[in-house]
Amino acid sequence: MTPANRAATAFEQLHGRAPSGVWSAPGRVNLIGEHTDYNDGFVLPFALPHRTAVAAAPRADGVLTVSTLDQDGQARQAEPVRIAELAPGQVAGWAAYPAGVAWALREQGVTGGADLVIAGDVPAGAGLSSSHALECAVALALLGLAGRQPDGVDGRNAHGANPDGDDTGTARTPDGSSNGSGSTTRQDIARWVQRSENDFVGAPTGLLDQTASLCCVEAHVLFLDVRSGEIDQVLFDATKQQLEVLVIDTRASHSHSDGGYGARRRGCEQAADLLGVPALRDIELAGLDAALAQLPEELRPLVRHVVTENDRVLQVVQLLRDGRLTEIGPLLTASHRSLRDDYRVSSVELDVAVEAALANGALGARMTGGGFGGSAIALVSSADRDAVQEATIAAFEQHGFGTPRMFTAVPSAGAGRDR
Ligand code: GAF
Repeated sequence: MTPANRAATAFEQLHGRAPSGVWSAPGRVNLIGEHTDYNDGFVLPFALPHRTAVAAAPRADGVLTVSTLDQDGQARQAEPVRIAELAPGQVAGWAAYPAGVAWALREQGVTGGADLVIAGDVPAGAGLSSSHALECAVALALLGLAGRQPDGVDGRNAHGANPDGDDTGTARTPDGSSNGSGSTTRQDIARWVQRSENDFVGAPTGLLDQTASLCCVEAHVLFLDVRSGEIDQVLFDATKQQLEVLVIDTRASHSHSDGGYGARRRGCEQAADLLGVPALRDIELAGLDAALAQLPEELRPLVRHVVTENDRVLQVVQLLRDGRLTEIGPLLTASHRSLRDDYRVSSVELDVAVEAALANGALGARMTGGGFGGSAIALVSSADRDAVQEATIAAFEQHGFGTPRMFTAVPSAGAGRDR
């Protein structure tokens, strides 16, 4: 059963009525462009087929109830909350994510109570953005109950086609900012979800994950310029080249509410201040050495990572547009080394996964997402996939780590209404 069907069925069992609708949102893999989003830079994610679904119906009493199904189909219900009384710090644990979205949407005039039932298959704690899939699905559900469907492409209907029908590699979508007519765009929702995450949940994350979950389309990677909000959907047809993106979930879990992520972010902001620029995005590769010379020793590696990573994203986008997917591998690997050595957000498990993949024929490999655990990706030829998987399992065993979970990730549809 799909997450949407599971959520709908459980809703009927728990609430004795049918839901008014079901909405779902995917997790993501970031192909490249890590820790660049909060520096106003470039990212290149794609949506996973794994989704979180929310079955929802309105309540007249202003109360939000949230139930979630675990792997065995058992429902857990969070303490019901009154939406009008929600405040940061009031809800802890997993329930803070849906409550935070309700809190952020309250400022947008979405104040009605609701019953929500959640079911999903995005691996949790794997750095594949399960929390954003949950938040984006909740946002669409609460907005949907309020009669506010977002403008623009629904991930499931778009299939990445260029509006002109000429799918030569790039499809352009509008920047997604408010259009002045009071309608809601997917990028508006991404910003509201970011606010809930930053100010309610307390994780100082950027815009990568929400935008990926809401705006990705099948068969494409989403090239986002975070500063301008401009999005290009770039064709990513690995299968045609007998290639696969193998996700290696190390099962070493991670969290971005701990200090490491915030400390990197503050370091970048401090460096931008010292360099007199609004964000590290404004430092070009050609000016990197001059910029580094102006900075204290401890900030230099952070800046070097961000500036070189932005440049790698642009190079990968150009190669994909030119139909040279097979050549992006070294850029992925360079990204990993930069995250490991300069940004210092990798982990031993991620490094072992990357090196095992590379030693067994992967064209490139890197950690994906915020790091400190979570998942790596490896670009492998289909012929080498089994060997890479076996070698990775063997390397994990040798290091005494648990068995990693692996699957091939296919660029899939963004968030939308299921029924
Ligand atoms: C996490 C954050 F949520 C993103 O905003 C982004 O900064 C990413 O880490 C690193 O690229 O997923």
